[in-house]
Amino acid sequence: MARIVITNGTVITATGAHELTVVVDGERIAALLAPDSSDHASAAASGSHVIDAVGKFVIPGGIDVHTHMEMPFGGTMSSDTFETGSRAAAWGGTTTILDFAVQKKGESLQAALDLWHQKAGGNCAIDYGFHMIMADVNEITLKEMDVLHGEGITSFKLFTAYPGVLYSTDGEIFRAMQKAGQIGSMIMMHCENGIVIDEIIKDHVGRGETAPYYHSISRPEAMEAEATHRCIQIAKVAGSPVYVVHLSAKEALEQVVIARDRGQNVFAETCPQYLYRSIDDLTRPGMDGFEGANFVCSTPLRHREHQAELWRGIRMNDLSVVSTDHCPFCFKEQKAMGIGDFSKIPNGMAGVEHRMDLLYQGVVDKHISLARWVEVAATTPARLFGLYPKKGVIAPGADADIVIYDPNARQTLGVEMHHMAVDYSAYEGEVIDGRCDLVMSRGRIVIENKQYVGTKGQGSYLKRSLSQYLV
Ligand code: DUC
Ligand code: ZN
Ligand code: ZN
Repeated sequence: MARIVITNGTVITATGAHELTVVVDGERIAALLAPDSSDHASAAASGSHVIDAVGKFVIPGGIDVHTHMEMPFGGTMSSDTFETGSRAAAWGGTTTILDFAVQKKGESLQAALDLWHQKAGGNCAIDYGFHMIMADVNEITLKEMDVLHGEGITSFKLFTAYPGVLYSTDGEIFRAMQKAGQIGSMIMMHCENGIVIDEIIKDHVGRGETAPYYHSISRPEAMEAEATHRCIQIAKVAGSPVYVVHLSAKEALEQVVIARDRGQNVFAETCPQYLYRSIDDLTRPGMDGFEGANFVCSTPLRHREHQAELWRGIRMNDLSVVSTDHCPFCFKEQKAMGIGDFSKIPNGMAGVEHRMDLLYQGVVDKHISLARWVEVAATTPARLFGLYPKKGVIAPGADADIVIYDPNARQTLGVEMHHMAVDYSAYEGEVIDGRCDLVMSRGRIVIENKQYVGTKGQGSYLKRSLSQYLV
């Protein structure tokens, strides 16, 4: 592999902006050089491939710690494969994904892990790792958590939603958290009171209130806040950290703030759809009145007033990470399953391709700084999930997962331009600032001159360490 020297760019890290030349040797970053250093001229002259990044940002590749490729859900399967989804991620400047392997009831964690390796292996355009969804917490699977650590799975997700499918009782959550506390795993929680929500769903459907809008109405903020509070309290008693996934309601955020202020190891993520879309989108009149189905996800989209609170949470570090919960379903064959009954609409939205850009728009709109953009999109995800300092940073020794980002470009989002395997865009027609100019995954250029130049299967499985945030 050629030596690559990126000159004249502004390197953005979680600590700020620096005018530095980045030298890539093979798969790694070899050096960062001041433009006036004596090494600089020789690095650029020594037969290297020189990339001029003048006027551009040089940032670590994004890390999306919450994706669902080829995930069985609601009687169907999310529409991106690891091949299409990881390639779409690369287009958008994300060079690592952490996907959720799903244990079914009665199955071992190892069986679920084997299946996810089969799905992803040889197919990914970028590096990837897994969390494990535990749908069946019992003596055997609790023991398996240790085994999975050995395989690089150091985080486990449990649900207080979806009774009968992915749901865990408080007792099961407590046991898994207790184990996590002992061995140092991260517990990720989907926080919604699914037992109450299922009753509310019955009420709405019984009254003939079957439109997509009722999906959001049947999953009230209070039920997200209640489950968030409960999981935080159980984690406290069990002696475990907890990471709240796809937080959407300001009432849930309040619970996270209280716990963090008390010094508890509580972390949370939100997703771009909660920052840019709202419950109003569920009443869109298009697609024969069913367009709202495209905005059905759980936790659901909230009223617009929540958005400012979420941005504040990101700015103030109450929300540590922005991931996507990328879980695409096509309108025609999949979302349409819920015509006449919103509870049958597969839950999920596509986003893996747009996270870096939509967050950069948050910089343009002055919600967050450039450094915070990189921190929530790459550095903290790496540190929280055992990938740092291999990933998430531009520093000597780190993997050369690098994005050259053009802040002066403009792009119009939409189904015609995106690369995700889904037949609609939640951001159709939105014009945003900034776009990836060049994307590099472990020293190999994968996106350049608006072309995908990578190869299927070049992404490697990442065996992760324990979270750097736990002491
Ligand atoms: N939420 C979604 O929207 N989709 C998949 C699973 C989940 O928790
Ligand atoms: Zn979830
Ligand atoms: Zn999810």
